[in-house]
Amino acid sequence: MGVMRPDGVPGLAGRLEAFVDQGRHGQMGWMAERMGWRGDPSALWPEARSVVMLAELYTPEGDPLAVLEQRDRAAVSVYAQGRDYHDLVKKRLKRLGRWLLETAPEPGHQIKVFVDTAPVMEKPLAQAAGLGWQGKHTNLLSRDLGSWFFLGAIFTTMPLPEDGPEVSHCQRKSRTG
Ligand code: B12
Repeated sequence: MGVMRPDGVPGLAGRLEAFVDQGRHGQMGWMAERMGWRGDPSALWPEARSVVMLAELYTPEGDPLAVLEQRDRAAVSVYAQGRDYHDLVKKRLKRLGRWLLETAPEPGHQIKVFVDTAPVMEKPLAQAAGLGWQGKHTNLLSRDLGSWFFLGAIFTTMPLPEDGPEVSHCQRKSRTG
């Protein structure tokens, strides 16, 4: 996990706007809606002071490409082989959030947990929280975790110390690095 400030991704709204203006969202019409919130997490819940980003690994134990040799078998994407990640990650987020509230030095704080359930751009937020950088496949990539992990967010009114952003380690300079 890592912590960032809700306004901790400079230029996020502009990058999203350029992406949508160029029609790169294709048939995902919903991406063009609620752009104000998607591009600015601090507008989504103005009382939030910190965002805790969580990475939940789904790295397979075996070789996921082995099934491709079996031409008579269908292959299911690794991310879909386990339990629905929305449920799994949300449960973990809630548990971590409860612990945060219980251990907070002062009472009265609040949390909201999101995993694909709100107009939140989880990848750039996780990069700002230091969990990894957006690789050329556009997903978050980490030297420690690889790239096979899900992301989730806990927005909270608690002012938590920030972890600082991760930089791109891809060879050629990327748009986000
Ligand atoms: C929409 C969506 C999809 C769409 C579109 C994918 C996409 N690239 O956005 C589809 C259905 C295709 C998809 C597929 C997958 N998804 Co998805 N998806 C999302 C969702 C809901 C929103 C992502 C989003 O905002 N995209 C909008 C655009 C603007 O974001 P972007 O790609 O980062 O665009 C920027 C870059 O393209 C950048 N850019 C342009 N050129 C270049 C070049 C380089 C080198 C770089 C670095 C950047 C860059 O500029 C754009 C503007 O900033 C998120 C959850 C969330 N709420 O964030 C999950 C999420 C991104 N998905 C996830 C996963 C696991 C997958 C799959 C691996 C699942 C699978 N096996 O099929 C694939 C991966 C496909 C891929 N390589 O992107 C995870 C990724 C976890 C991680 N480690 O990063 C997320 C975070 C869900 C989660 N909660 O865990 N997904």
